[in-house]
Formats: sequence, C-alpha cells, structure tokens
Amino acid sequence: MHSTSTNPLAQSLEQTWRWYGPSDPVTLADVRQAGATGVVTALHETYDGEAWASDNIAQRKREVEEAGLTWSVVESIPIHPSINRGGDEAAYFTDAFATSMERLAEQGMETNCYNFMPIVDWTRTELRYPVASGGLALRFDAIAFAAYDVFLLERPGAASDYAPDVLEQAETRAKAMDGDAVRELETTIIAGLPGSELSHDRASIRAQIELFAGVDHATMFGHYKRFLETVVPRAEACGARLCVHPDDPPRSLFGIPRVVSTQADYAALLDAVPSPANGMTFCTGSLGARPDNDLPAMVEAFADRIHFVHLRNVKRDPDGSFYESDHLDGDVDMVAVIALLLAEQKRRRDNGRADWQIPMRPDHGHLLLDDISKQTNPGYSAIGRLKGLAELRGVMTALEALGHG
Ligand code: DNO
Repeated sequence: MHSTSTNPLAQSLEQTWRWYGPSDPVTLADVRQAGATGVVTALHETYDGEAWASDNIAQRKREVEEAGLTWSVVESIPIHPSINRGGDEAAYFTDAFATSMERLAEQGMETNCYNFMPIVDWTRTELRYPVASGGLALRFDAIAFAAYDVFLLERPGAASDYAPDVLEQAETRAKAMDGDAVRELETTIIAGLPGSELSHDRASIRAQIELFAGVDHATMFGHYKRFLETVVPRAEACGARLCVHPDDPPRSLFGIPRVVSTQADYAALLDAVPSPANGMTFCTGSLGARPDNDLPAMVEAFADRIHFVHLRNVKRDPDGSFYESDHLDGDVDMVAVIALLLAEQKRRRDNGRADWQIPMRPDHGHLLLDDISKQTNPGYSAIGRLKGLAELRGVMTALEALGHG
C-alpha cells in the first residue's frame, strides 16, 4: 500500500539533532542544513546536580527557536552521583532533578532523556579508530579497558572481575604502552566524553570508586527505584516524560554495577514504577553492544514506554569490544527496529494520542572529510551525523512508502 500523504515524512519519527549549546562547533544553522527540525540539548553549563534556573532554560529555548528549530528533547538533566550511591545528599539532588524537570515542562520541554550510569557516563577507549572507508570511529576495546582498570589504575580487587585470558592479554597490552599511550587511554576513559556529568583524573576516580564499595546490583537498583518513586509522580503531575538511556557500554565498569543494560533490567525498572511517565530512550548502539539484547524484541516488549530513540550501529567482537559502524551497517537490524517504531507511532495515532510522534536522533557519526582536521566533540561531528541522518531518513521514507507506519 502506498502512502497518500504529499509529504513523504509526515508520519515519520521526528528528526532531531543533539546540540551542546552555543559553544558547540556544529551550529544551529548547520542543524537546519542537515534537515533536522528538533534539537536535543541541555544546560551543559549547569552540570553540578543543582536545579536549572527558569531564566536559563528560557534563554536556551529562545536560542533554539530563533534558529527556526524546536527544543524537542532534554538530554540530559544530570543525576548527581549521590543518587546512584544512595548517599545522604541523594534526597536533595533528587529534588533538584525533579525541579529542573518541572521548570522545563512549564516551558513546554516534556521529554527528558537521562541516564543512571555511575561515575562515568558513556565510555570508549579509542576516539579515532580507522574504518575501511577512511573515516574514524569510536571504539570500546575490552582488553584496553581491562588494562587500564587492573594495571594502570590498579583498582583494588579489579583482577577478579576479569577472565584469566582477558587478564593475560590486558597485562601484555599495558606493558607495551609508553607514557603517551597511557595518557591517551586514561584521558579517553575518564576525562569525560561530551555530555558526561563529571570529568576525572586518576586520584579522583579512585576516590569516587571507593565511595561505591558495597553497592551491589540489588542495592543500586534500590537507589534507582527510590529515585523513580520520587520523580515519576512529579513527572505525571507536570506532564513530563522521563526516558532512561541504556548504559553504554551495557555492562559493569570499575566493578560498579549498572542496572540499565538488558531487557530484564528495563522490565524491572519500568515495572518498579509502572507509569507512562517512567519510560525508555531506545538507543540501538548502546543496547546493540550486547549480543543477548534482541533489539526488535525489545522494541516490541517496551513499545508504549519508548519516548525517544538514538539510532546508530555497532560491530561487536566476541570479547565484548565493539566499534561504531555506519548507521545501516552493523550488528543492529536497523530496518527492523525502525519499522517497529513506525508501527508504534501508528498505534499511538490510531489511539488518538496527540503526542504520537517519537523523536529520533542520529547518534554519533564517523569523523569524515574535513571534520577529521577540525575541533569536534567525539561522536558529534557534523558530517558523519549528517550522513547518518540522511541514511536513516531514507529508510524511514522507504518504509513509509511501503505502508509501514
Ligand atoms: C552518548 C550519549 C550519552 C547519553 C546520555 C544520556 O553519546 O548517548 O551522552 O545520551 O548519557 O543521558
């Protein structure tokens, strides 16, 4: 069946683009050229866990709108580490999070992507991994990470978290590294990728890790549940939709549990506070880094709780390493995922929901062409994402023409 709409993308996922604010080398004018209509941003200058001021929110909103765009999704209000850890300050910073969420909703920004990754946000070991085309990709190398954790950071007890063959390879890798290589790996892992809440040096990360001593998976999940029990009712009251981003990579790092990595994790957290305001950011790249995450099955399982989508692809190695491949080329069946998301949008329309449209953004992109020699935020250069968005838009257009969504 062919679409009768004159605009081929009228039923499509909303095309959005992450923008890091006025200091982002990729400008809002660039975003328009890429063909996105929505912007995903945050007050990156207020990232200490305190509530965002309404005036600053209004100012950011104005900047976006003056460029002819819409602030579609907030990514992210930071989660203060005391919330993950369950420290004395958790209640105070949970309230600050909820206050920011309410102030944003008051000005029309209702979709909130956030994450519950402790200490480090998303993590890679390599920012310029050459791919066959000549572009440069982000990569997580499980051996390099173990080498850092066990032999450079020397985290107490770290060795027992790795299999003997991984440890052996990690030791060889660590021994072969010179001072520059150590610095580069350390900076990549702990100095904070764009959007991370905190940046660390070796002493501060050791101290942070120690604060998590004794926090096992169940305890961490308990802290998360307490956070949701406070914040979700406030989200319902102000019309906000929370959508938690999966752990990236979806596994424990530095011996600290992560509780948003698998289908079972999502089932537990969505059931813990069963409200539409307690939702999911479906990030194909993060979830796709685990072979046991069946992505189409996860879209089907959680469809009505998906409020936001990050689309990118990965190629996995058996040892848990992966690199970010082209958006349509990798271990994630991108076409199947998009078809299911379009079907979910259709269900929402058929049910008469005014907010049926799900925002997506092309997540990350390779460093390509003249971006290679420019100053860019890792993963967030213009041309690679522009290419990713164009490819994803092509998939959406084709699927819609074939009657999906
Ligand atoms: C990496 C991103 C992360 C993620 C946030 C969500 O590029 O996917 O920054 O968006 O952690 O809160």
